[in-house]
Amino acid sequence: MLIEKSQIDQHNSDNQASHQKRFDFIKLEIPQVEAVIQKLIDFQIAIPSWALGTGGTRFGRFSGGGEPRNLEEKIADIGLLHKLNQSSGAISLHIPWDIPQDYDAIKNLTASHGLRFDAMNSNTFQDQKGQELSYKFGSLQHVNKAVRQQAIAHNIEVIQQGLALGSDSLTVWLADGSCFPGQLNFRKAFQNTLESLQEIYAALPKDWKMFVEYKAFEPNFYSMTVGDWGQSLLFANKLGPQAYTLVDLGHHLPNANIEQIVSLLLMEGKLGGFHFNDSKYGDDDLTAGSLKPYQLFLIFNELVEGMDAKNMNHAKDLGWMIDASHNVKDPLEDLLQSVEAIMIAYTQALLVDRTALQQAQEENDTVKCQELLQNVFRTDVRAIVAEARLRSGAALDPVAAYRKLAVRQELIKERGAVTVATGL
Ligand code: LRH
Ligand code: MN
Ligand code: MN
Repeated sequence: MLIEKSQIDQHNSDNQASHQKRFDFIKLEIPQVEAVIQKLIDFQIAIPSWALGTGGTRFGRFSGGGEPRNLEEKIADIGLLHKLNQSSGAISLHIPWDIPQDYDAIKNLTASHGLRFDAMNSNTFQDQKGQELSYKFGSLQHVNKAVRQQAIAHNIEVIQQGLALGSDSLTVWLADGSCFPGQLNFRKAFQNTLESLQEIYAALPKDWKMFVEYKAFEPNFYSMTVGDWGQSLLFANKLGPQAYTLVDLGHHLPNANIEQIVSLLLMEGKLGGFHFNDSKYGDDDLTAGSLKPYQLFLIFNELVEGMDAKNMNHAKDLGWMIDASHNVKDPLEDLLQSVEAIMIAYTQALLVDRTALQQAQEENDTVKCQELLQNVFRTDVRAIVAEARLRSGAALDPVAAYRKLAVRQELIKERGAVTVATGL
């Protein structure tokens, strides 16, 4: 299925009058609205190829209809999202869940949807078909050098595949760790992992970045070898200037102050990218902003402040990606909601009066600091986000347009009611 420009235009003209009223109102309050809108138009969030099907849990999976059955259909799905919001212009692949058969064909298909390839994700947390050695006791950390070599070779292969597709970064997330005290010598596991990462780093093209993603728990439940930002930063610093820490919002222990982590990583020039999601308990991978929108805003507040302090380009200098899976929602609707929540938080962060906040901080005026942040957070900026979409040719209300155009029903007609997306 393809969404035609005329269908988007129709949706927009149906909704124009009520949008205009809300936009005119908010515009009066925000003198810098034009600059904000341009930043929103430029901001793109990559969609992971594994978020397009229903993820399920270890207890079961209730597959939705019309799920993409192959990489081509996953690209088509992201093409639909991008048509609707013009903010999802990139795809992040997981190897080997999404190995292309014909690289040029996949590259062309992706470009025809106006998409580019974001970070490539390697996978040494599952044993793959035909694989000689098992990752049961880890991959890059493994006590057996042959297992480490196998995992290194996989990562280097993923870099090669990314090169063929036009990607320029590799995300390494390791499930490595231990489930029981005494199982692992922590220092040896760290050293093995570092040496393995160094070999992968050596194979990185000069204009590529390597993201070291950390996670506090799961699937190992006693220790994770890249368990927090401290460990990730140690690796990134030892590896060199092309290595960075990647923050996945769901990978912290409860109540971790993620905005502070972000601020310090930016200060060190070592924040590489983001995996957005939301959670109440841990790696729940729920829709971004669905539970803790204030936290999402506070994170963006630090991002904008820290990136501006270093003259960084918001749209280009960090990798922005959603990392979520869906058990009960239509994955495409869910992704539209996630992108919207991210855009809202970003807009609000752009509106913070930095000079006033800095002054209030210097004067220890805690009340004023809170007022400044919360006034912005409580401002309804949705019409600004919608205006940015309108100007970039997307739908004023992507979820409503998706439903009106009966996209899911069309996909079910095309692909069938019982389809299971590959991947997680
Ligand atoms: C691990 C993780 C990591 C993986 C993805 C599938 O929990 O966040 O980013 O690559 O999930
Ligand atoms: Mn992640
Ligand atoms: Mn995760």
